[in-house]
Amino acid sequence: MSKKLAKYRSDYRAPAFTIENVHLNIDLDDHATRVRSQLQLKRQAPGALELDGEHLELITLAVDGVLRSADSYEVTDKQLILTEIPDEFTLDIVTQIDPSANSALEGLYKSGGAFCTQCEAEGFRRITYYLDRPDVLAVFTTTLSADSEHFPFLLSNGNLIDEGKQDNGRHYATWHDPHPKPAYLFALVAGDFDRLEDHYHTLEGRDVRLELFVDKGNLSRANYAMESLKRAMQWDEERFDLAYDLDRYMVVAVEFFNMGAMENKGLNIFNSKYVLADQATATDWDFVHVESVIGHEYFHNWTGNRITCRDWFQLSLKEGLTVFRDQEFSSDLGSRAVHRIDAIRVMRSFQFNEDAGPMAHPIRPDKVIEMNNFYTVTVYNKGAEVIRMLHTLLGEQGFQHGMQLYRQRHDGQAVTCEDFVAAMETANPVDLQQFRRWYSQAGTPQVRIEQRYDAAQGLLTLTFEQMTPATPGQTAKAPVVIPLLFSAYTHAGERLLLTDSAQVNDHESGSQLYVLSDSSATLTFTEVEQEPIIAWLENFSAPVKLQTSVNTEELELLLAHGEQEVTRWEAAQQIYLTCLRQAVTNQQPVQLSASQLRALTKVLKAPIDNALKALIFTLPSAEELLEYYPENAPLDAIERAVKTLAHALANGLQEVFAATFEALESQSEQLSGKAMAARALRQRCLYFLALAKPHDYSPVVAQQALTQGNMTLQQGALEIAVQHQLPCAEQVLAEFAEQWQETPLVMDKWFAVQANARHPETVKRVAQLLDHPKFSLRNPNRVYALLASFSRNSLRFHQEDGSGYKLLQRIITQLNTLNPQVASRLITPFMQWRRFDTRRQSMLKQSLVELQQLADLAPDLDEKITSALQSEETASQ
Ligand code: B3K
Ligand code: ZN
Repeated sequence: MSKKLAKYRSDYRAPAFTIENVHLNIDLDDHATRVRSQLQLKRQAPGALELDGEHLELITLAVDGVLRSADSYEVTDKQLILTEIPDEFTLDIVTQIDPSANSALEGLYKSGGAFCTQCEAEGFRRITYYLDRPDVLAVFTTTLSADSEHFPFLLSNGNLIDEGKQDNGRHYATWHDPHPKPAYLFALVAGDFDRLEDHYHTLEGRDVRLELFVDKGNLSRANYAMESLKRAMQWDEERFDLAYDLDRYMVVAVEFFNMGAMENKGLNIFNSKYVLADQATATDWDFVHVESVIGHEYFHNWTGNRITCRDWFQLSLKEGLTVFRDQEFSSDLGSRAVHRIDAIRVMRSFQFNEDAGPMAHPIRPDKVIEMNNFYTVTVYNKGAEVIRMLHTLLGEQGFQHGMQLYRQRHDGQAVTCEDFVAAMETANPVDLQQFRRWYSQAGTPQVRIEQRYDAAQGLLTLTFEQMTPATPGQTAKAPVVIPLLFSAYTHAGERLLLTDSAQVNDHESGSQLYVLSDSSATLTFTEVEQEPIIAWLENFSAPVKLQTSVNTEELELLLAHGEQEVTRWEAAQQIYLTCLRQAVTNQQPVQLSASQLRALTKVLKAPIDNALKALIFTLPSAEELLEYYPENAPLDAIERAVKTLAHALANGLQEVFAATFEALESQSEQLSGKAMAARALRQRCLYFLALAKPHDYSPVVAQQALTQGNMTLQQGALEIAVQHQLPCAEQVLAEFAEQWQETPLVMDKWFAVQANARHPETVKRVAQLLDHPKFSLRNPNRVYALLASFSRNSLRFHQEDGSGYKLLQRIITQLNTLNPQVASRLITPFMQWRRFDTRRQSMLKQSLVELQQLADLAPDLDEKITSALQSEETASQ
């Protein structure tokens, strides 16, 4: 295959032709599926017709019903080019494909016994020749045919308009989707499933038939997803005034899937992980994820499908916005603080890391080789943070006005991020010119805030500075608009409003808002009676790194008195991080002061949400801490610091952990927020108790690991046993595997728990597990469970002897040909090779160089490796 070339955002050109209607006829067969595609084309600009197509065998081609000979068109490994053609005509193409050979899981493939598709971003071109780009919107009519016995269900987008029997035991079904759509939203599924049916009545009273298709025998595990779907449909009507637009909404769960799920119009295809859940097999967090992914894909129906992207550089237009919407959905239905903290952790542990690496890109990238490489935490999660900043600046009402105008202007169109911002700007009295930099600038801005107080004059001076470090290809950075939510407190822990600056406003969230837009700024306040303690960047109001002069005693006050839950959690995190960094610098174990221990004890005893307590007792990850060491990362010192902090808490708070643990007596099986919060806190207590007294608690953990009927408890115990290498660990692992060997999603947990373990035995264990009969490189869920988990386990992946590097390199080599998308996700930790000591640098670099030399290196890996190996000088040009 020829090398894939880079595409640039600035090169966008409208296509020479549009496709108004598509009729697809797909005869499904394991090895020889025939696809007949009839396209109605219309010229809209000069130029040849260049259709995309990969891994296709062209059988025949006819223009307006007349067969064309092979010398009248050009076929390459990526395109079909026609030059002598009318301005308006019908193109009739027959191609053949082999779904069983498709291990990349892109285009049409087999998942277990079923046929299914994944077309985003550029998978449709593996089904037939097409203008496979999001700005070509066509009306699809699709006829599927397959063997009736093995594939009783034949599904595609839209409405079923015909079905019937054929010869040879086959049958067919014809689907028509009235909404013009880009090819990436096309889907088909053929298989034998159990089906769960329900109905949703829109506020207008329209009836929508809801159907969930799952592997046979799994019906009872589909109820939660169905309930979540109905909640999502209602929420979108109530909060965004957006209702569903077809009579039928189908969700199919498949076992082999590269990502979480896909929002195909009217026919979502889901990784079974985000559909199947019951209490015996799914943890509380699994339920939360089912609800949020079901919501996410449903919300795409408006933000993505009805209004889609002009080109793939605009991906964040739909993803950032839809992540924001799913976060709001989860927050409105559950604990807002818990969901916000979860989002903040993702930003700090993963997105900041991406922003600081060789693949750093703005939320709207400028250059792409393999689009699949850009479904990133930057485009998704930072994208959502950018939308959230707009929401903070405009308020809920202003934001919703912007949404309404966006919809009025662009329903049925393929548009850009600029169109979205312009709608927000027109609908509100605000100038977003400078705000637009968030779309074009990569990197994490750093904000420094200093506070000076002159007691004699009652004068408070706050100085602000912002700076964004250079990223590859973007050295000069301009200041961005940074909404800083904050609250000031007295030393007695009472709120203090800072009022006499025109630049500070009260905000609907309860905080005050100051918007920093210059590189530096100063605010002064007079008649301030005492020096305030200020909680800055409340609710993580901007995706920035913050440096302030707030000390740990002041943080203790915020931990105790912060009005907002996220602020209290943040204060605890900052206390931990300060201790950890000191320990790393001084090469000493972490010490917690008596007053810190007292403050934390108070938290455990306070009448606050148990879920929040659980989060306060979740320590910052080693990955978060690594962010403070962009060079020569002191891995060993970090490992020691993280470990000794956990021990300091475990020993210092043993009694109160034990009392809390007992008080949260064995939990009911309920799925209520309250019961989930209690389980979360109980888990944290047991974690510390088993760390402090492994022998005493090993039997307790072993007992809990056998709890039938509640996976949260079972998996929680398994995790503790393995993390702390308790005496019961091996026995618990064996019993768990025995019990769950036939339940793939639970076995994924078993693999992941072992790959996540922080102790030095992990590399060896992961290597052994590669040969486990239940492990397979062909199933992405299994690969993510064992190897993505391991790749994120920084301390073990970077093990001194390089064994972690070798192991992952070997797997990436195999996946390069088997499933490049999955391979490319696993390469992330190699990308940061420059951040480590010279010994590790040379080993990491060696792996990258060897991977680069692979014959048939997939473009996905090529793009990342090339950027990772680029010399520092060219990298920052
Ligand atoms: N839009 C899909 C992601 C497709 C990824 C292609 N490699 C899922 C989602 O974000 O909803
Ligand atoms: Zn999405």
